[in-house]
Amino acid sequence: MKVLVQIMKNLEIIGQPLPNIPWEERPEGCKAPVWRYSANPVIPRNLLPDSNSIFNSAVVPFEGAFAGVFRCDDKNRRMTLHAGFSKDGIHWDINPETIKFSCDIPEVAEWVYGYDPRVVKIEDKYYVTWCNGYHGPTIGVAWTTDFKTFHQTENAFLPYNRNGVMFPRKIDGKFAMLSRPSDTGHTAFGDIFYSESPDLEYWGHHRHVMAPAPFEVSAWQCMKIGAGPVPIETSEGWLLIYHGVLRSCNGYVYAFGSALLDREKPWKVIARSGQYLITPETLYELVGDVPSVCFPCANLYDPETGRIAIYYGCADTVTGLAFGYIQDIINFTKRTNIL
Ligand code: BMA
Repeated sequence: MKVLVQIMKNLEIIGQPLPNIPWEERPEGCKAPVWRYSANPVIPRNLLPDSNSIFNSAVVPFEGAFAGVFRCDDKNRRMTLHAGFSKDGIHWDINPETIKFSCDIPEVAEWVYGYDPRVVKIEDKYYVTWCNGYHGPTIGVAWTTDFKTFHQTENAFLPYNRNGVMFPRKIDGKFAMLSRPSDTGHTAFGDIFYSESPDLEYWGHHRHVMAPAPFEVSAWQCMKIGAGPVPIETSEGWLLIYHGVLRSCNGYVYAFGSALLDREKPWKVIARSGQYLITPETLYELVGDVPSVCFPCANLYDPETGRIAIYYGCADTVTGLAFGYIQDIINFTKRTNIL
């Protein structure tokens, strides 16, 4: 059940209280709406005996603690998904065995690869979406109640698609998802779209949400964009953290910013940050298997205080954590709005 919390005179945040959210206060002198955890990265690349890298991963509150689905590329450099658990959201116990999805649809059950998972709780189930190999990348969907058994359903879309992110409640009585149609490779374009499904099998009602921004307006998001963590419902709209990509003379640079989407028609964008929240700056973001990547896939938040903890992949190698206050991020989104 969702609860609604009045946090400031003019802002309500919808969600369950999370007093045990991982947290560190804003460093002295920091004026930015989001700051990095001083002990980053929280998940090292070699946490598992066979892992080459652990990044772009999704966590949720679970039974008074935390659980998640982690992108672990192994030392064959295969992209695999693993379940993990944590008492504090910072120290993670990730299963060395990959998730074996249970699936009674033979065409869907055949595992090719999986990466960049998101996890969302809707009613009594946790839904996992990820970039699933099926004649190219598309959006795989599964659900679990215990993070031990995962039930895989039909892929949501035709290939090629990435960054499938579901909303935490049904909209107009249907499941709702953001996604980013793409190609087979390192897609050099990409807009965010919205789709709905009555049954998690048939998706339609496709709507355009956002395109990359013009280079002269907001260069960090001028080549492609994709939804990041599960959107957070507030009285100001859905707060969406999303990644944007700049094509520099040295390759792609992945940063992230924020947008507000209409609560009942989430394809309508209310505001969109012209500035980034986080761009690669630290050594662990600038150096790794893919340099200069900050790729957010999850957030935890406490509606009573407005605290948010954002999990993001760093340089396709390790996982970092950043903190902020939802009210500050909303103000930032409006203050730097490019619409
Ligand atoms: C994207 C995805 C992400 C990755 C990013 C940077 O296309 O593959 O998993 O973090 O590229 O390499």
